[in-house]
Amino acid sequence: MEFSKSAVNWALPVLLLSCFLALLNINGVEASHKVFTEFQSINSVNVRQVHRTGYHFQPTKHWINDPNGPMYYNGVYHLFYQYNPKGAVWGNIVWAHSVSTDLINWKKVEHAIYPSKPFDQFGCWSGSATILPGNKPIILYTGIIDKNNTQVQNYAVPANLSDPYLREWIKPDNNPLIVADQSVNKTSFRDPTTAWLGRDGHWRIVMGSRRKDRGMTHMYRSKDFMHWTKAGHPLHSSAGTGNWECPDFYPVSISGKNGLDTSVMGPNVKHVLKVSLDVTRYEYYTLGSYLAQQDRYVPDKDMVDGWNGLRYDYGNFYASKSFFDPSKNRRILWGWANESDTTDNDVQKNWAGIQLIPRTIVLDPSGKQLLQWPIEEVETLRRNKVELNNQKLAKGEKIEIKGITVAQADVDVTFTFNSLDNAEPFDPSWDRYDAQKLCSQKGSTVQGGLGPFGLLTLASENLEEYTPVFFRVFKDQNKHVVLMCSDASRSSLMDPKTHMKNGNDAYRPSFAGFVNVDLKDKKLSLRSLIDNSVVESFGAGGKTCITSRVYPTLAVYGNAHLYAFNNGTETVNIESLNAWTMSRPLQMNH
Ligand code: DQQ
Repeated sequence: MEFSKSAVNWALPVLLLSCFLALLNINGVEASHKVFTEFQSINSVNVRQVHRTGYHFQPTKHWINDPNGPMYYNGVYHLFYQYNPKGAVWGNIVWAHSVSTDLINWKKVEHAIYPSKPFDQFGCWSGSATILPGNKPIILYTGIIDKNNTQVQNYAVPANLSDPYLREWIKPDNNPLIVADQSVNKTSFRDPTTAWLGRDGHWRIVMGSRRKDRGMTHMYRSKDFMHWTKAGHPLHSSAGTGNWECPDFYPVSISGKNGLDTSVMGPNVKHVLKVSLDVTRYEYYTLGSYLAQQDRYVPDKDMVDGWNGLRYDYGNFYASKSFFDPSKNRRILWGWANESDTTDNDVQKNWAGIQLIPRTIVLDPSGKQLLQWPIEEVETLRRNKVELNNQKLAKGEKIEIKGITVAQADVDVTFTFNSLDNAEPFDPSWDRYDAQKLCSQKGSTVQGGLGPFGLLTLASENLEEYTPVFFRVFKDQNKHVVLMCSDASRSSLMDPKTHMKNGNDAYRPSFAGFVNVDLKDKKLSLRSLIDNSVVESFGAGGKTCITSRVYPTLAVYGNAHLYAFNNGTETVNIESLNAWTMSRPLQMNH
């Protein structure tokens, strides 16, 4: 196939380039003196690129945000994403485009969509892809048509379906397809979803929006994908939640582990509605029923809309988008993590934002939440396995995990304990929805009963810097409450003399979520993907996920350490710990 031939063609230069970059990285310095004619940012100095990721999706330079319209088409994965071709801050947004056959190695191709017509001349914002009958991909995206940020919905189609990379996209002249009517807030009307087909043979899409501070998803229907009519009611809305961005609406199987195509309905299916809440910049989802007759989505009884609801990720994860991968019958979720350092730092390093490792999503057997897990392909990057089995961690103990490159690693650990009796009481005055506050009060060092125990990632030799990811178990009236934290508060030195300008201004939150887990088997598992400036963690098999962006100054490259620790009075046992160095993909988006 043509794709694999080209893959071979680019492999050698890429290998040479990677070796060259690896050499540069030995002393942690990468030249970054570049000249841009229209560069928006101020400088060009040599910046240590210690915080660039090794195996996450990143362009070589500049700003990225939302993953757009991911899709699998004729053997190739396509990832589009919001990108500023002129600098490391948000602006001039185009749809950049990369292709892959394995979701790990990425090749950058031409920008798919960029401002060029009256219906998108002030920006090409987020949207989604749908594969139409006859195997024809189509993209719906939001165009910005004026300086007031007026938003319309446009479409684009590949110029040449026989090009395996679909490099060129056409925006036909019958755009825009959808313009806001009087009932719609024109500046909060964006991010069309992948379309789904109703039983009546008509397509449906929703866009994120709001009416005053009621968040909503406006729904449109079409017989031919070209003429769209607004439904008389939103698919769903919720008072007091503010603007909804990047909605995602899809089915999950109740009984199986396979992902489902977006149009699947029926008795074995639950639906997920995810929205990105502009006010908090976090993502929330509910599980519920799609009432096809009434064309309404109704969340299940115990679901909470808005910021007390379930989150995909309790950390830095936003504007995500899922797609169905028919080659492996799975649904894959892509999320974006922005930087937590200052804009000045972003301008100096000349890049900002990463796409997180794609996750498969399935319904938890309880039916009450989703489970997320890094796609299996990421395991192909694992090297130099080290393991620990049946290792006790008494109060105050920590064990160093040696023998791998811990700044770029995959660590999977299962902790067991003999008893829950020592769990601290859960104070009824604590806010049950504010796990983050609890985590920032208790941290990883305040001694507890059962926990805190977990991993100290990106730790410097003398623990001046570390990012702990850990559990703490509390006893409530008749159940246990498990808190999971990814605490960035000690992740980088508060020392303005470090190489980072304003290094002490980085945002270092104690991200946290509760884990809805049955502790009958007295076990808790934790997997962390560590990659220089990002720690993505999956608690209890993906029930609770937390991503932190961190900027260590000492705990970099070979100077980083990794420990398993226990600061609770109850001894915990490392039943098993497997850890690997993660190698760089051969091709990362060059
Ligand atoms: N980012 C896009 C918008 C979307 C927002 C603009 C979410 O379409 O609502 O870059 O991050």
